[in-house]
Amino acid sequence: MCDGESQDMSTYAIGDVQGCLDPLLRLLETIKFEPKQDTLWFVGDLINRGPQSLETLKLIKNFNAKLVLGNHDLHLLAVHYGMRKSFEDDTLEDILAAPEREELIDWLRQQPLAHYDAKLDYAMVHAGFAPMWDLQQALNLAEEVSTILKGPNIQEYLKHMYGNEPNIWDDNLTGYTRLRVITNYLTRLRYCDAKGHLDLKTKNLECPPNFYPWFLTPNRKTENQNIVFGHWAALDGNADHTNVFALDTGAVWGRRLTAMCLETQEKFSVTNSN
Ligand SMILES: [Mn+2]
Repeated sequence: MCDGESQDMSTYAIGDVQGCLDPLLRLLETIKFEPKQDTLWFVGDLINRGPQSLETLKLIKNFNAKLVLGNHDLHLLAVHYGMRKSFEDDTLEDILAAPEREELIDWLRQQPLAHYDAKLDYAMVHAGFAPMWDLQQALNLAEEVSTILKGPNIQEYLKHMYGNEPNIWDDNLTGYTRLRVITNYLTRLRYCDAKGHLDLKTKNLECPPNFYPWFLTPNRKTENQNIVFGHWAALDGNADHTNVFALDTGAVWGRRLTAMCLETQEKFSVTNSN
């Protein structure tokens, strides 16, 4: 509960967990999470690089949480379907060796790339929204990608998913190219220019000339929308925008795991000393 006296249900959006099970369990204690009345949202990158990907994924699945897929979650799908090799610093072996592997993958690929709750008026995405998309368009485009991830052509899409081109959205794009650009905005975006061109290389806070952190892009069509997102650990929870909330506080890098109560905008963090 956000408010110790209230019996109302609370909704907590939680930053990138990346297999850091211990801080997640301590964070749930800190917020006095009540599974029967509180709801958890996860901004994606549930797994990888941290020590306990399998147990983290199983726990989140059992919570019936709302979540959006991040680039690491998509990477797991690509590795599972044989469309990508594991990287040296991946920590996905426990999932890939688990008896529940198929069940977890089938559940994961049913999860959306964007989520909106009309009652709370909050949207959630792993990385961000393209500046030329309004919320409804963003949700529709996320659904286009979900449809293929849920369906029989998932493997074919995962084969075509990776790449930085084209580097800007265009309504006329079709096929896997279209889905790749949508996926790149929703799961990899940090900086874009005023027209919406992507810079998918810069991760730090040194903004490339004529680019903006996506949430500060001029005339962004979602500028009046409450948004929670993850992915950008260098922001350390500071988006510097009144209704956009950065929740990746670098738990997997030995910093903090953060939750925000959507009803009160109160933030809670635990340190990760792994
Ligand atoms: Mn990410």
